[in-house]
Amino acid sequence: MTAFPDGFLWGAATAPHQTEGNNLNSDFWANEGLMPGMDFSGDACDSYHRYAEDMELLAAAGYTSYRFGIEWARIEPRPGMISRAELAHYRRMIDTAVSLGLTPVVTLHHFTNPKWFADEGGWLVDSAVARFAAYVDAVIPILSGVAWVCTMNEPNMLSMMTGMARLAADPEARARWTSPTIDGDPDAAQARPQLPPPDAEIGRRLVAAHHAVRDRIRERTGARVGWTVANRAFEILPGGESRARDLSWQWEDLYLEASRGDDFVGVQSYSTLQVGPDGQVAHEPRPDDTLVGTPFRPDAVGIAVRHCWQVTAGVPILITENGIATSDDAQRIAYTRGALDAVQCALDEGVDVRGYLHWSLLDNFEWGHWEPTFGLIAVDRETFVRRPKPSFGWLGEIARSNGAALSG
Ligand code: IFM
Repeated sequence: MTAFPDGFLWGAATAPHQTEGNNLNSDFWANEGLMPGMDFSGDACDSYHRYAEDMELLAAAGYTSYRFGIEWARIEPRPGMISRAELAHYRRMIDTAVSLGLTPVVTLHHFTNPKWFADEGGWLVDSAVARFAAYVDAVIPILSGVAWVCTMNEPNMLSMMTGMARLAADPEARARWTSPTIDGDPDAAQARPQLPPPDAEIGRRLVAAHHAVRDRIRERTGARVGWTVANRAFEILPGGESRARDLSWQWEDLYLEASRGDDFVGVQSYSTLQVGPDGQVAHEPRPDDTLVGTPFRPDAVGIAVRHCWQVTAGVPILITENGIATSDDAQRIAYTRGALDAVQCALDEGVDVRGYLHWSLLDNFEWGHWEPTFGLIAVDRETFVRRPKPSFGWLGEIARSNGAALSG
């Protein structure tokens, strides 16, 4: 087995809306509670105030990197009104990470938009690209010294969610809403319409937004710039080749092809999806399924990494999310061990993987739900006290040994 390369990043990831709390000016905040069964983010994990504690935990446990995001709705609460105080807040986050020896990986957009932007038509209108570019221009000055910048998180999921927002105008569709990130909620599965695939028209606008900001971030900060893609890790059953090609393009290759010319692509992988001659094959429930109803497949990240490597024609890969929704931390460790084995195999084959960031550092707000817990650290919802799980220390030791402890 190849050792993990020197400088390989070992970290964990979060997103602003899911952890900070009180993201008052965002579109997601405005919609919380509107649909049946949808919870509020409220104070979330209060990471807006407790980010230093989160980072100190990471650094002390042996991790070398932290992926977090900047919230557009805080930076630009009204069109064109830039909050200097919020820019300073995020610069303090970057400085705190660096002072603790953590390489910051900074995401500029993670699903949520300012409410005013959504009211203006959001990603459904052409002005979106210029609006996003203006926000990014405001943020660039605080990014100096940041080595890794993700322009957008999972544009493929964002284009699906934006498409779903069209449905929100329809009261009947709204009544059957479930979180788009929860694939297999068994109670919801029957009532729920089939999730629409990402909308390619919206996807092309997101590609334009990514390309509009990529070069200027690079030139003005020196950062490596890329975006992150949700990978479905398709498994092709006999006869499913042609359906798999179509689905793969619709779900991810449109976005991966747009990564050619980027400095890296963020791979985000959780489970697999089978495709047969008639399309996606429904997963038969199993006892070891995750809390979001997906199969337990630690090897998914290996499939995802190889697919991205091939479609991007060799763009370096940073695993910006990989993890499991489970309440059984031993299962989390088993999953992560299997995932890291798969990453090591890909490295062996020559795939250029630069780091592994686990999703998530904290049990956080899973887009309308609190129950599917992905965290290495539990958070008390009343007191915000952080309680590291055994998996947190386990992965920290692997980080400290640059992967050598995996074979121990
Ligand atoms: O919580 C999400 C994250 O915001 C984007 N990627 C998938 C995660 C788990 O569903």
